[in-house]
Amino acid sequence: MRVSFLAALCLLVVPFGASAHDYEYKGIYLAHPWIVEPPPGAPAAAGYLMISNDGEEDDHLISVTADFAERTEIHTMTVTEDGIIQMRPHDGPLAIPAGGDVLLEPGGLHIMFMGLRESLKDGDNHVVVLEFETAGEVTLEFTVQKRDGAMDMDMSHGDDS
Ligand SMILES: [Cu+2]
Repeated sequence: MRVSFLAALCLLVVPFGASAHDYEYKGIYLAHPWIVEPPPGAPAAAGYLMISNDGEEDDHLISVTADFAERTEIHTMTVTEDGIIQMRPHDGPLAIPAGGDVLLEPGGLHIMFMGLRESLKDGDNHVVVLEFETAGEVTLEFTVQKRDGAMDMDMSHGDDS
């Protein structure tokens, strides 16, 4: 079953960021989905959000799809002792523990949108579908934003190394 709840459950727009927005669906909260504006012509872009599970059972993020990308993967990012950044697909479904939060943020877990079919510009909103094992499909909009400050999604991360 495909459930779209775009407008209906877009709960709030907070004053400190015009694009900050949250969704709630079947006990799953999805906070501030956003995509770092990629450089022109970039083949890929990274997306972030916070996923919270208010339910009593673990759920799992199974897949992410978006019309603007040929494919998407959930990536982990680690920095080796040599300072080399490694991104690799997350192994299996991403667990969202009952009562817990999973933060996808620059320098860590992220959604990798690959094979971009359109240019993603600061301020644009793009529809992305997240599929959860229990909660099912959730359709939401990711807002493209310029990256602030020193947090670099892929290339120069090293804040805590
Ligand atoms: Cu990646």
